[in-house]
Amino acid sequence: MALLEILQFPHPVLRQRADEVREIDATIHRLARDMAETMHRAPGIGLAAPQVGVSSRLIVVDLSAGEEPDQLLVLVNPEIVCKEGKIRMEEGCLSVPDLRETVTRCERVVVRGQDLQGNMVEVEGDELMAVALQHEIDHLDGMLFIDHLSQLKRSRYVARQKKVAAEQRG
Ligand code: K1U
Ligand code: ZN
Repeated sequence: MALLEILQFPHPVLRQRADEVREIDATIHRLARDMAETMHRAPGIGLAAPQVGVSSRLIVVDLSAGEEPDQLLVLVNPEIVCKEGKIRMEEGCLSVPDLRETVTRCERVVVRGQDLQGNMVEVEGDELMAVALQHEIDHLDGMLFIDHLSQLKRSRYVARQKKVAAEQRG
């Protein structure tokens, strides 16, 4: 097992549409294991492969943040096939440091994908599970939660991060 580096905004890989996983081989199994370890260590409740520099359609979600081993969900090539309702919830992102903001998303989703054995699976989620699934699938499409904020809030964050980066450069 290995801890992976989590890329930070504005890394360009975070803005790419990730590629479909064509074969669920040993590399994908290892990546899923390492992503789960990295998410638990962060700690976080989700992680998408582009966040660790791999532009492939793979996500892990664990609402227990590592407290309950049977809560880990690994989805390959996930897609939202049904969504309904609206919910507002505060989100953070392991790739977007020092920001938590309230985002409006769908309250319930059904996500179709494959498990690590290649079986087609459907996962229904509401509230936090629905939000986490939408947040992670957004990552696969090069979207970040800041894209759901107002232009003003987003540009304030971008300006703040540019200042931090300039200060770090000296
Ligand atoms: O994808 C990510 O960057 C992970 C992110 C997922 C997420 C958080 C909140 C709402 C939707 C999706 C995180 O896990 S940020 C950390 C976090 O929220 C958390 C960490 C430990 C315990 C509980 C929550
Ligand atoms: Zn995120």
